[in-house]
Amino acid sequence: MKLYFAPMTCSLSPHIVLRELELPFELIRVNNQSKCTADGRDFRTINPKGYVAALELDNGEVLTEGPAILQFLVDQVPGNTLAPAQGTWERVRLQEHLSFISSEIHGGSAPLFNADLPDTVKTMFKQKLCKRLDFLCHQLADQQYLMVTFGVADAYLFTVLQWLPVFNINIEHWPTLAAYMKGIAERPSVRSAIAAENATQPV
Ligand SMILES: N[C@@H](CCC(=O)N[C@@H](CS)C(=O)NCC(=O)O)C(=O)O
Repeated sequence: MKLYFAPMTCSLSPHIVLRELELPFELIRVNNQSKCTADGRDFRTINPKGYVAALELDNGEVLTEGPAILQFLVDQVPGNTLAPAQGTWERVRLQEHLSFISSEIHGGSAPLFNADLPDTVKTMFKQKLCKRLDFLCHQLADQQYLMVTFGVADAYLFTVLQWLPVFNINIEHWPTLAAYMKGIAERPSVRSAIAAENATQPV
């Protein structure tokens, strides 16, 4: 498998999960501005949507969209603890978490990266995002992870919450979330994924 990624983006979550599952994979860096890949191709010929993450399977199929990639990966390794089994109620709960992270946190953060957006508009997006952080803080108040054990939803949430400093949102206002992030940052899979991404050459 090949994971097309860009550092500090949402592609970190499937990268963490590939390492958690100890699946063999190749990392291919993408320049999100020029759309060039590290091996000299136009990324849009691989993913016409033009954004990471994209997972290329050994049979040539390309899968996009974080929640789909994460669930595909966990289903490659039967019996792992990163996601409940397909067809169970707990799996539906996982999908609820992934949808929330995707639309409310990931999607809710995207406009804040837009340098052209006026500060007044950014403030509105920030206020909405902070409400979602309040909710997450409440949800994680008496549990270490979103589900029973560390899983794909945590890899995704960790990835998108890493962007908060870029928006000048101080996670210390939500001590539960700050502790959650600190714990996940110490996982070997997370440390090695971030180190591997940082070790790649800019495209
Ligand atoms: N719906 C997609 C969104 C992916 C996405 O937002 N990717 C960003 C990085 S976090 C990106 O590559 N943006 C570059 C672009 O849109 O041109 C998913 O969930 O995977």
